[in-house]
Amino acid sequence: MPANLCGTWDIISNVNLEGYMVALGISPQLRKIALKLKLKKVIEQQGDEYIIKTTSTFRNYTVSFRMGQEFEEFTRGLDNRNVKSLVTWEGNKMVCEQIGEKKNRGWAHWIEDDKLHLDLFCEGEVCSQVFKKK
Ligand code: 1AG
Repeated sequence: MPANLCGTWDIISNVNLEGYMVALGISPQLRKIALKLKLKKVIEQQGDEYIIKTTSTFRNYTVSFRMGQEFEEFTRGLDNRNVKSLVTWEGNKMVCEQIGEKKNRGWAHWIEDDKLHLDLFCEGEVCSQVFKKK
């Protein structure tokens, strides 16, 4: 049984969000706003469904899925693209592949030393975020 990611988490570090956003084609004006945000994650599991909410004072983003079942994701309020997403466990990492216009796109969540890690990747750029439990 992989690590339990559920809970409410506050961001404590955020490396190369800028590079990730440039890879996604986000405008300079939105990038400037996004870089200042203190993101929170709320991860819930209801039966076999996971719900991951990313919240901030500016915008929120929610994704929900079942492990191993491909789904249509629209990245509303982020880069506003349609992707086909698939989340699986790779060892203790929850890994999402987001197939679409942008190559090598996805993310991975895992727990290390009681911290929640998130790597966001797109076209060779990696943004590494760490969250502490609230
Ligand atoms: C995420 O997905 C997405 C949230 O974590 C990413 C956080 C920063 C922004 C990323 C892309 C920038 C796009 C537009 C900038 C405008 C607004 C930023 C608002 C961000 C608030 C949500 C992974 C997640 C699984 O689904 O944890």
